[in-house]
Amino acid sequence: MEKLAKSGLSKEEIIEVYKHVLRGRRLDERLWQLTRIGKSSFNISGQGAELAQVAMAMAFDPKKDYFLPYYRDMTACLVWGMTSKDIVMGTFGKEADPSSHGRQMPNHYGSKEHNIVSHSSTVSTQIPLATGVGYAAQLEGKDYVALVTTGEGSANQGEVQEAMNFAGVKKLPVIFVVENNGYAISVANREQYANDDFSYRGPAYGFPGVTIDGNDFTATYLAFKEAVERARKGEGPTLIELVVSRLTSHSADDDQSIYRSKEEIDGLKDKDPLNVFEKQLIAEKYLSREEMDQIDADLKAEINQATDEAEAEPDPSPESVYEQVWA
Ligand SMILES: Cc1ncc(C[n+]2csc(CCOP(=O)(O)OP(=O)(O)O)c2C)c(N)n1
Ligand SMILES: [Mg+2]
Repeated sequence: MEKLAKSGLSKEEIIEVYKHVLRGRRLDERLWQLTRIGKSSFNISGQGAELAQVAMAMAFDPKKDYFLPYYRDMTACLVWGMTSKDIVMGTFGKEADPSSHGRQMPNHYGSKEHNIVSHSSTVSTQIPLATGVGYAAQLEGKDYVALVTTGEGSANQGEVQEAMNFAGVKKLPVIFVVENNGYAISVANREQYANDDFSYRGPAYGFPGVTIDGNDFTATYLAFKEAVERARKGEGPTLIELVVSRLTSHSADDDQSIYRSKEEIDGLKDKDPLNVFEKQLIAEKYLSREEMDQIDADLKAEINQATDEAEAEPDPSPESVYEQVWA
């Protein structure tokens, strides 16, 4: 684990990192609660990947770069500029939901204002779109970069290989990210692909591929900084495999105890990025336990307010059913 000071970020910025991580966790817990009390139809969460997502998103310039997320990327979308209220409006399917005006399922994040491109439920279809965004940047002679994420199971889809190959040939400014949480629903990654590291595929398409511990903030942040710099200079794509864990069942409709052993599930506490990062913050003297508790209390108040405000927003009108959809 590399020291936080090596990231080059100030103490204030590291404390912001913690706030982003904790906001991602507490907001996701709220979304689970909403499913359990019958106010939301679904949730699929990034618990276990929050620190990696913050480190990733902080390496970009959301004012000009494009983000093509997948369903677990709520925390990264918050760093990119979406608010807690935006997220909860998506869960409630409200008219003012920036992701889709209530047309998509929960967790299908998008924001035109923030260059976050809405995605399909068909996994990995965002990857060729990201290659297209990178191609547009090159054709326009602009220096924006496309960040695209997916899971290690979905990354075996055929179009992902086509998109990476084309981006490699054209040296496009695209950062391909595989959030490797070890499972595609119930299928463990040893049954998904035969190599040890997914990142081997980068060199196969002519660009660097790296595998990083997503719980190591500094290593993750610096890897993305380097990849973004390469992309902006016209040196082409990078594939980054983030080793993260999935602390929850696949989704609110799944029960992981059927296919993961009790020992494995109990052992997830040690891999929880929130625990890992809090220990590091205390050891490296950024925050005390009491200061963290205060941040937590403030975030819970923020999320309660965001939930109330989102719930009070109007639903889409039945007459508008054909608007905001593309056919
Ligand atoms: C093309 C397609 N096939 C199957 C599904 C159903 N499905 C949704 S998520 C998922 C597993 C994806 O696993 P992974 O890529 O590892 O991502 P994770 O959910 O673990 O983050 C599957 C099979 C789908 N949505 N789209
Ligand atoms: Mg997975």
